[in-house]
Amino acid sequence: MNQVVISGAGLWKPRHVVTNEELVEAYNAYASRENAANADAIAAGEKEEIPLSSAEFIEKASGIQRRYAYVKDGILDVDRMRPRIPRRAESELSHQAEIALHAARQAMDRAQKAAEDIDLVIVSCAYTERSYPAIAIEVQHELGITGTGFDMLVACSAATFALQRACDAIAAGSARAVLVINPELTSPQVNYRDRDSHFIFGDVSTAMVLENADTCTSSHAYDVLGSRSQTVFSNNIRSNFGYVAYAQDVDPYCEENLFHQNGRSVFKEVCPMAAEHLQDQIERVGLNVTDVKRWWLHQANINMNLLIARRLLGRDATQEEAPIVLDEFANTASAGSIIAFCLNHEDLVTGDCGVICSFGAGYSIGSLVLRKR
Ligand code: CO8
Repeated sequence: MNQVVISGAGLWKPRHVVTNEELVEAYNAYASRENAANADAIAAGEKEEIPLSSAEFIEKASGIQRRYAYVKDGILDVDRMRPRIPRRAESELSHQAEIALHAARQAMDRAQKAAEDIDLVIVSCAYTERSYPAIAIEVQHELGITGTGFDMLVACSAATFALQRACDAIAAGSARAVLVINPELTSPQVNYRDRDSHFIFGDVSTAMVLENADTCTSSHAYDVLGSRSQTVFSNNIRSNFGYVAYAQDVDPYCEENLFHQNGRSVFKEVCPMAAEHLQDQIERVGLNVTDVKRWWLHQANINMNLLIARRLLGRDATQEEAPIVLDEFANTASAGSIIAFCLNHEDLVTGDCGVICSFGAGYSIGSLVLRKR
């Protein structure tokens, strides 16, 4: 089996920032307007009043302060409350391929790899903007990479699950190097009229190059000591948007077609699963929890990360040990742990170990144990 290394990582963030205060102002204007329009029905007990949101609640409950938006126009417009993303012609580069390319080029530069060095492109994220042709094949074409490209969807664990596929391909010798990209364009699936979830997500794009250790020339490379993915079915996080909607005679914009969740249950069920998964995975590669210098954890909720770290370490983790990036980025679906890695790995020295871990919808949990070369 070939030794696999992560030799380059890339992060692209949109120009537009949406603060909690801006989101809450738009949401509360919408809720107040609806409540005023339905005042009689609310007074008669026929309709429930829509509750107001608060920026203080959002930061306290989630740790999120702001998020990036690929397109901000439309999100804060009370008559619309969704981004206004222009439809592109089939001859133009698709939106998701565009943001995938930004991160991919960075990762390739950092890994010192050219198109001809790469055999496989995996675009892996929570949603793709179309069914086919695969976004990965469009990206592959734009970069001039020969070989294979495919898309895969695993919600919050899309990045770690794709990294595991890349490891398997390189270890087995079916690819020399693999480009894994996570163009997380989440804003079109956010229900900005839903108080419980209007604040959760942000847009971003991340990428990683993995290769056979024998070809690695990068100055910041990590041996993959082990990778593991795990799934347990749950209905607690859902989006019902899909191609069958056309045949179901339902409103394509109905609430249940957008992201929705039972956040409390997710919190309670996923934290112990993730802590147990991590403990087990670290032992499988012959390490102890105390050998892990850095935890690049999924970024859904700061309290989840604090709890998982506490379960593992028996104490609170420092920002250096388990960096939090969701204050700036919010939940970026599968990209969260990769952003944490991108912004917090170059200070590690040879022999230092770290773990990338995702957890979320499915449920799905994925992890990679790394050691700096
Ligand atoms: N403003 C003010 N008050 C609020 C708000 C708000 N916006 N929302 C809720 N409240 C109130 C509630 O009404 C409740 O009031 P009361 O106590 O009077 O009933 C109180 O605040 C507490 O509400 P909750 O119990 O709901 O609050 P929590 O402390 O549980 O926090 C969270 C809510 C932040 C949602 C939290 O439960 C959480 O983060 N859970 C984990 C969720 C998670 O990680 N989900 C992962 C989803 S992402 C994923 O898997 C990928 C999907 C693919 C990407 C999708 C892209 C669109």
